[in-house]
Amino acid sequence: MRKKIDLIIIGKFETIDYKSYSQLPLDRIDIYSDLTQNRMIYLDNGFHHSLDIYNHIKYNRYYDESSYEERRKMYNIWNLPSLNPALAATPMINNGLNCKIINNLDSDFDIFVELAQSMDRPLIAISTTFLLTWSVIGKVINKIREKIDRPIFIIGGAFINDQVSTKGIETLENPLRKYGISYAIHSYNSEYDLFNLVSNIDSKDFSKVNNLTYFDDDKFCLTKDQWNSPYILKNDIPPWDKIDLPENNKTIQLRSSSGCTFKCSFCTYPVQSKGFHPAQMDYLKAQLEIIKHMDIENIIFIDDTPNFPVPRFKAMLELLKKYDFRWYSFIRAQYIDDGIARMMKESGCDGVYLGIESADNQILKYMKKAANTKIYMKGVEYLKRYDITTFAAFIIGFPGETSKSIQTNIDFIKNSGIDYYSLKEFWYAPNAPIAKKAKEFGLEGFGNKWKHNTMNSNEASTVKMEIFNNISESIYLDSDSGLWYLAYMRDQDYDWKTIADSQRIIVEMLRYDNQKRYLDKDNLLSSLSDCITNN
Ligand code: B12
Ligand code: SF4
Repeated sequence: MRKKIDLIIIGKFETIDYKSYSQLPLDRIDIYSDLTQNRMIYLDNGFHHSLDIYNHIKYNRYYDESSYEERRKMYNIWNLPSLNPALAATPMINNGLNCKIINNLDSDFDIFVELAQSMDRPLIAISTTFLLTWSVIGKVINKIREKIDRPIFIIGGAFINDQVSTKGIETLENPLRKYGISYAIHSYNSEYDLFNLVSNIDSKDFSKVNNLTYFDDDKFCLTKDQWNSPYILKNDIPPWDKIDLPENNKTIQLRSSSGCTFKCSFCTYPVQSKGFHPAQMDYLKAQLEIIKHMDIENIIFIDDTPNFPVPRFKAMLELLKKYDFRWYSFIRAQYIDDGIARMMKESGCDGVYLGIESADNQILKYMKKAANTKIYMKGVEYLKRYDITTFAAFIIGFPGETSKSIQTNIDFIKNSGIDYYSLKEFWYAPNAPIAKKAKEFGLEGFGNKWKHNTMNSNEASTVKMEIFNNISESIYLDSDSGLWYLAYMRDQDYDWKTIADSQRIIVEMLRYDNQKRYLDKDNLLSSLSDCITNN
């Protein structure tokens, strides 16, 4: 007999509604182009994610037009399994609960429905790690209600934590009521809070469950607010061989530390994570020991600064050398030298994400990046020497940005040898350290709408487009997927040359759309087809 399911956790799903954009009239593109530009490609009367153009070529149909079974085999960045549901489910699975993970609801909806319909009272957790609005949560809840009777929803993860830390716990009550969500857990590192909730859900005795909000007879109730340090001991490792992973995948995401020792002035992460929490190497080793017996070839580390402190990083590389994985991660270029780059290559490093942010020394000082142009150049040179693919992310419009600092970035992108780059307008988070210097920089606004003494958000968008249109020495990648896109293509057996050649064609398609040549892409489509079918 099949063991009863205690909980289903949904890791992620697409939040961009390509269909709605496709229904908007093209002759009024100027009104909404900031939402589609450089993010989607227009083809066959609609906007698509660039990976869906690959689907169109390889399968002769788009992802949305395909069955769930077919979608699981098609290209979609969310088919790559992420770490959030695996970590959230770890204590439950390690303590014998039957917790099912739905990696990408858009591909696995049929599996989800079958599992949920087998439950007497479907208990469904939604991870908000990749979500940024309540409305997308509402949409997914409605979609689930159409198929599942009397579901009970639990919500948690990065978005909920962020909402509570910036707006206070009261901010949860209205949306929870509106969408009929019974429980919200609002703590960082909340896997044991979730385990305690699920273990006590029948008795409804929540005296031992921290960081929970719930309704008791329609009354909005809270339990004790308690900081959790990250669970990174050997006993806390995700039981990878018992975790549901998607088919058509050879990659696992891992972390060997949580938090960050740096305090870059635009970043809220160190504030939220309360410092840097490195795990012992045993924590990593135990996971490598499990996954070496699985059908896994690639690892993506989500650590923010895995190569600092340097001695710890060297120990990690020595450990990785004993296995045969290809790996990818964020890297701080200023701590790379020849010896480290060599060790990285020998241990399987295939690609890195460099948070360069700016190549201008003055802006780097304002950002508190503890780096400078020269040292960045050197770091990239060492990585290239050992044939490690580099992706570098830049922020446009940080306080103090001028046309001169922009030119420094352009020169760096053109001359440093980085393989791929992305551009993102400065995002003004009121809880980031730079907010304390708002007066000094004349910084006003919020999020993607801001101005300061030397630039405003509209100007930053214009500058971004100018850079995008003028660089051919390095290849542009969407900042929302970056290194993960490259690692995903490698997972899908693409060689680096094909990834580069095909992405150059994708960039050209984006440029055509920017020039309003929406219906003019036949040649590009056929070049892309030649490129990827010959891989
Ligand atoms: C990998 C990654 C990606 C990859 C994902 C690829 C893939 N297939 O996995 C890519 C590059 C595609 C990506 C894209 C985006 N990402 Co991203 N990404 C990350 C990253 C580096 C790791 C995510 C992860 O797996 N974390 C693992 C664990 C640690 O996540 P966690 O949420 O903290 O989970 C813990 C708890 O919250 C809890 N938990 C998790 N789920 C649940 C559910 C319940 C019910 C409960 C109770 C608990 C619980 O358990 C975990 C263990 O404690 C994080 C940064 C980070 N270090 O987390 C950013 C991060 C998640 N991304 C973020 C953002 C904003 C995005 C984008 C929107 C891009 C953008 N504009 O910046 C897009 C999404 C676009 C879209 N939706 O279409 C933000 C999210 C902020 C938020 N939600 O408030 C983060 C936190 C980075 C940041 N600080 O800005 N991303
Ligand atoms: S940007 Fe990266 S290195 Fe800087 S504080 Fe944030 S997480 Fe740390």
